[in-house]
Amino acid sequence: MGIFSRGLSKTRQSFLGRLGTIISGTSDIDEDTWEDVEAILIQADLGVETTKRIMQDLRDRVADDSIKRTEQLQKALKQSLRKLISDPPAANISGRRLSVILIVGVNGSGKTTSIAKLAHRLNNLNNRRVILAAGDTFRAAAIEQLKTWGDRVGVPVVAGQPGSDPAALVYDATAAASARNRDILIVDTAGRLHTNYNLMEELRKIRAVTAKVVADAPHEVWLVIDGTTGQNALQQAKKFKEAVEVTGVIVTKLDGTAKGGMVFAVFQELGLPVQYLGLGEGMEDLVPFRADNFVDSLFED
Ligand SMILES: Nc1nc2c(ncn2[C@@H]2O[C@H](COP(=O)(O)OP(=O)(O)OP(=O)(O)O)[C@@H](O)[C@H]2O)c(=O)[nH]1
Ligand SMILES: [Mg+2]
Repeated sequence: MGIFSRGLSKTRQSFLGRLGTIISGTSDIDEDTWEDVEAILIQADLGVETTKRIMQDLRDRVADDSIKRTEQLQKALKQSLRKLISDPPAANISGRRLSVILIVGVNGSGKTTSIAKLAHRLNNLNNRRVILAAGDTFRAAAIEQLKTWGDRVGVPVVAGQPGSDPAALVYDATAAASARNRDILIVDTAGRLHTNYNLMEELRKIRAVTAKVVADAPHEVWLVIDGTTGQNALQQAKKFKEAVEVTGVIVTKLDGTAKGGMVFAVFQELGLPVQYLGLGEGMEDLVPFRADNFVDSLFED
């Protein structure tokens, strides 16, 4: 069993467990069946809008294919779910001297840990020369946390003093990354609430200074969403999307939740590609998002 399947086991157990009781009955599909399927989707945190869309698609599919029996529903549901998501485009982080990835999100969503995992993946598995910027200057512990990860994965970290201006630090880090011929700079930022105007303004400044050093930077802006926070996270995400032109999403902590349905809602309601999933706390626990794998691991025994 791969990391994808292991990491999603909680979602799978609750999802398939409940679906199993519905479809094991081998009875005819009736209104109760539809209600049960709808309840499962809502509980897995697909959200009301997305659930409605799936139910409609599923009803159409059942009608078109003359599906009558509950045991045929699983395959149809799998197809309906698969249709909602797609593989992300290749990350826009090659083909130039230095590419910049800016990582943003609310407090505690998993930004710094995801950066460490990304650095490990890109630097150690894909042979890209990565460097990190400790753009969360707000907390001393945040700088130390990133430095510790940098040591662990073998990637340099540009850091300043706690309390210093994050935009100035990020400017310096971008210049240093360029001078040191690194391929990819990943910028950590302090967690912030989407409702805090000053902090969102600060994020726009951080964004803007990278472009003073490298044309068109940042090349990717990835929003880190805590997969356990459910529908709440979608509202926050919409604000981030407006404020800093987010280009993709990393959904974290899916190993700790039965609510993996969030991922479908991200596609439907945010219209942003999911680039990676966080499925644990270790440096290996970040997997590129693949739609087939994701749906398969929700249904696999
Ligand atoms: N189980 C699990 N835990 C995770 C995952 N990603 C992050 N965490 C944990 O979540 C906690 C917060 O992670 P951080 O990376 O510090 O989060 P952050 O967004 O940088 O937090 P702030 O900088 O305070 O805003 C840590 O204990 C991480 O180990 C994941 O995919 N799975
Ligand atoms: Mg952090």
